[in-house]
Parts: sequence; C-alpha cells; structure tokens
Amino acid sequence: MSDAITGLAAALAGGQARIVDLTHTLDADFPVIVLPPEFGQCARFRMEEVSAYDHRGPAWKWHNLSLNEHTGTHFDAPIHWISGKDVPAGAVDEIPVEAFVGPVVVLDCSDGAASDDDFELTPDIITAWEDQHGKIPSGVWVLMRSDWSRRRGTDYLNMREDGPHSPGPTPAAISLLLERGIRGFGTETVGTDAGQGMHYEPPYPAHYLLHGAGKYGLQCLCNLDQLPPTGAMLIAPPLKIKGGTGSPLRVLALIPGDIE
Ligand code: 23J
Ligand code: MN
Repeated sequence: MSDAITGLAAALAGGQARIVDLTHTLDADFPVIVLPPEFGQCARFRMEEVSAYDHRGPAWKWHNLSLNEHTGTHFDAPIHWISGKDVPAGAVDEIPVEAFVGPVVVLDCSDGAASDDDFELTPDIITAWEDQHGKIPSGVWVLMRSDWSRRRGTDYLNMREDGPHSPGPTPAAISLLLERGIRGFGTETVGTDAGQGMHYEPPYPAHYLLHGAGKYGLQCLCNLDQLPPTGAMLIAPPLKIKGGTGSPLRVLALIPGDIE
C-alpha cells in the first residue's frame, strides 16, 4: 500500500486535485504540418467505418484509422530527428514508461504571441521566469503557452508565401533548457519549433537539440491557460508502435486543487 497513491486518489475524489485534458479532438479537419514542396508530406487523419450495427457487423460499430505519427496532439521521440537517430531507447516502444509521467512547468508567452506571429522564446524569458518561480528543476516538461490552440482553420498553420508563421524557441533557449536537464518541451503549435524554425542555426533547433540530447517533444497541446506555472504533473504515454518516431496521445495534467 502506498500512501502517495492513496493520497492522490483521495485528492482527486475530494476535489483537492483535478485533471485537465491538454488534448485536441482528432478528426480529419485537424491541421497537419506542411513542409516545403520538395519534401514528403504528413497525411491527415482518416477514419473509415467498418460496420455500424448493420449487415457488416450487426451488433458492433468500429473504424479503420489511418494517420501520420505526427498528427493532432502528439509526442515526438528522439529518433524523429537525425540528431537522435542513435539515441538508446529512442523509439516510442523503447522509451521507459517512467518518462511518461512527470512534473511540468509553464512559460507563459501568450502576451508576446498575441502581437507577434513569429514570437521567440528566448533565454531572457526563461531567466525572468526563474527569477519569479525558481530555477527550472531537472526532469520537468517545459510547456510554452502561446494561446495558439485557440486559433481555427488557416490561422493555425498561418501559411504565407514564405511558409508557416508561428511562435517557437530560439536555439539558445533550447540550449538553456537542456542545461537545466529538462525531460522535454511542448507547444500549442503544430511543431516544437517556430513556423520559420528552418532559418535558425541549426535549422529546427528544438527538434535538433532536444532529440539529439534524448529529450521528448509534445505538440498541438491545448488548455495550457488552465495550468499553474509550477506544481502540476503530466501523464503523456504515446502508443507503443514498434520503431515509432512519435504518436498521437491523450495528454492529461494533474493539478493540485489549492492552486487557483
Ligand atoms: C517533420 C519535419 C519538420 C518538422 C516536423 C516534422 C514536426 O514539427 C513534427 O511534427 O515533429 S518541424
Ligand atoms: Mn511531431
């Protein structure tokens, strides 16, 4: 019998802790990343009815699904990027399950992202956060709140002639988070990198640096405005796909009720 687990169950039942869903509903309309045309593209989610209590199956309804690993609210594994291709246990089926449950801190970039589609998370923002809340502890998920999850339709990818425009971290910001020993980095946008992240050095620094260091990514999150800056816990287990580079998943946050 573990007092900690019993205590958590009692806190959830008694309202001293609550669960917030950080997951978007996945359907065929959910936007997927669009890469430059010379590259292979991400397929949208598809759902095909196999039977619906009819002649194809009189008492049951079910669907065949087809999807890219990086569709909807999803997890990025180290082998997603070339820098992480030789990371031990770098595929979703190999990552130790302990990685999927851990503490989370939230960096609120919503004000800046409201007035600048290419808003950058910089080391200054991180150290200003630390002045208020203390040094970012090792082993945490760091989530970048941008309120981008409130965008609908074409505003979400925000494509222009030169590609997508959405907020994201600079290479120096990711390097600082890696110095802190984080578990992973998550965003409300379609990637852990900025829409224009290909123009940094290295290109797509969140993907390149995080996965090269064996860290994880989360994208297309929502409801980050309901999380406290510190004190919550994420439960984020991807599907156990052999050799998988990522997967859609349900992301849950456990929040102490006394934070409001
Ligand atoms: C493939 C290539 C570039 C990017 C991505 C995928 C993602 O953002 C992703 O979903 O991991 S930037
Ligand atoms: Mn991804």
